[in-house]
Amino acid sequence: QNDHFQWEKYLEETGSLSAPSEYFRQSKIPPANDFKVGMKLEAHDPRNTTSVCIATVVGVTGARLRLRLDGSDNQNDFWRLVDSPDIQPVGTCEKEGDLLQPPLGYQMNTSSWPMFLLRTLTGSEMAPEAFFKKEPPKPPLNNFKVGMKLEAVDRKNPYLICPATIGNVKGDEVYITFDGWSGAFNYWCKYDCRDIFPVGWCNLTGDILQPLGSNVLITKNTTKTQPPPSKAAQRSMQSPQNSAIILPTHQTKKSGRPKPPVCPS
Ligand code: MLY
Repeated sequence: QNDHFQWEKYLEETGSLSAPSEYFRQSKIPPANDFKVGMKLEAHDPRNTTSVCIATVVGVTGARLRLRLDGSDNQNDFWRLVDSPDIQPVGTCEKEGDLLQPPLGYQMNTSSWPMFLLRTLTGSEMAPEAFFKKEPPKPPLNNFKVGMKLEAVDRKNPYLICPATIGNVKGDEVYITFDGWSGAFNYWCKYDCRDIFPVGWCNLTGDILQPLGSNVLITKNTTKTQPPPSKAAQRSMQSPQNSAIILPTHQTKKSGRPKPPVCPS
């Protein structure tokens, strides 16, 4: 189904383990995604998380939605899982006695907001309540270990889910590193963060798992006659800094410098 990247062979070649699915705050069976492009919902503004706005589904990818806040531009799209607590049916805010807010960067005069809201909702298709799934519970403990493989959102390019490795563990946090890429994309997050998924997630949801970056490790299986590497060599292959021999076939552009999010289309 997923012809972009095959875990099985890679796990074998690198002699690595995938992090067990119970370690993640994700449903063991990914939630169904019934949303359609054009549907409206309420979403917390990612740039101002206390405010709830109207958003439109502008894309559907695996168990995620690509969302755009009504009244904002097309340069600030964000992605949420269908079981994210950041999204809810239209009407939820009002039921709770709150007011829908204009998004940060609302392009018109604030005085036009009530009329804009009325217009944007009139005749629109609202996502049915049943499409919103309950957020799975937090696993009780951080069980991740350095070297475990997973799938993770590239936060600089949040539409991408990529093969990744736990590079470090500290208390409730894990350090996410991207296989075949320089450290420029690495990040720390809580072990129960919704941006990390077990190996096989994309294959189950139909999201596209990105290929490895091109700083590919030379592995034990390059020739048949080579003896298996020592335990220490295996550990170093899984090391966060990719300290094993690497083949830099190309350099990542502007590595180290923060980039604004890129629009894929
Ligand atoms: N072409 C972009 C995207 C890099 C994506 C890296 N991820 C997959 C870790 C760049 O080179 O900056």
